[in-house]
Amino acid sequence: MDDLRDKYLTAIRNAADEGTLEEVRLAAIGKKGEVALMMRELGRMTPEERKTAGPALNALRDEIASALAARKHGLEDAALDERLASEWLDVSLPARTRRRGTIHPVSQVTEEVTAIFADMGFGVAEGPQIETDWYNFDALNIPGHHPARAEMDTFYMARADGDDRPPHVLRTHTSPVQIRAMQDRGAPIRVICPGRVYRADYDQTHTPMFHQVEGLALDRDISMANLKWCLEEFCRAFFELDDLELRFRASHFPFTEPSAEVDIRCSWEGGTLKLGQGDDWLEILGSGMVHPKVLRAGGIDPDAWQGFAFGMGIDRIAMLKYGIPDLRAFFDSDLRWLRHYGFGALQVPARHAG
Ligand code: 2NM
Repeated sequence: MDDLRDKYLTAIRNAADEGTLEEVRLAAIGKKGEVALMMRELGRMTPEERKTAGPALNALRDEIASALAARKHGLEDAALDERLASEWLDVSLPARTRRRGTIHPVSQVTEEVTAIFADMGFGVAEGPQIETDWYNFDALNIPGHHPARAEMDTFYMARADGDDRPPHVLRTHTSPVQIRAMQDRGAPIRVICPGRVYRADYDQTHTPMFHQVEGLALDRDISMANLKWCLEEFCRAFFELDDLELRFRASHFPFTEPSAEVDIRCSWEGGTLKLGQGDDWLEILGSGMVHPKVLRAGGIDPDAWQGFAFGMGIDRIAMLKYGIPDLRAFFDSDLRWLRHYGFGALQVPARHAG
């Protein structure tokens, strides 16, 4: 019995893993193990022999069982220590600064434009991107038969079968927001409306969703002269140029009368665009005096109030200011493009109006 004890206690001490330990357990105190076999021999012993051999075998089985349990705990602790040593994580490490996100040029330019017009007393208004055709067209003096409706490449929303009401549209410009602003706030008013607009057009220079900012200033005696000063002031501040010449070219929009398109003097020397001087002109804005019918649609008396309005493409002026070549890349969500053309959270343009 002493030999048996030594043999199994040594085997238990030497077992390197839980699998080996289980083999030892079966061989020693399993149903067909050596201790069980010896217990079977108790039946052939004399009662005297049995009195000492029985308790001795029970004690041996208990001793082996507790040695097995102790070794099992030891192996489990060692396995846990090994995992703790190899699977550590330093939660005090700093954030991965290299992978921080950037501000999209459209967001950056929207902020710049907003700040410049804020300095001139303009507030900001926003409105729905899904509009009724009344706000998007009729209120802006674009009636149902008007060619401008067809030219706008409008996205129409589907109506349920049997619903005869005119369909909603994705707004083709932010002008409907200005109608809503007139209705909500009345005159006098100075407001700009930046936001997403939609037209079914896709090529090198057009995407079906793009960004516009439109402005509106109404008062008792606002004229084209105020419009000209305001837009020159804006362009100087936005493009960060003191020498900047604008050209107001007679044009036509249904919502303004008179209307003018606005060009900036520029040059294309060596294939690169330079604003401010040169023999070329670059169109950047549409503008005019708000049409009396549009004022009336906004609930404003055209005999008491008048004013100017203008509109420009945010994506387009972002490309011009920051030398971004491809409009379509604006909306690809390409991380390398965003890192290259994006802005840091604290990057503020060198100069604003003032
Ligand atoms: C432009 C050009 C000219 C314009 C007009 C209005 C409104 F609603 F007040 F009548 N908002 N924006 C306007 C005028 C927009 O974009 C090229």
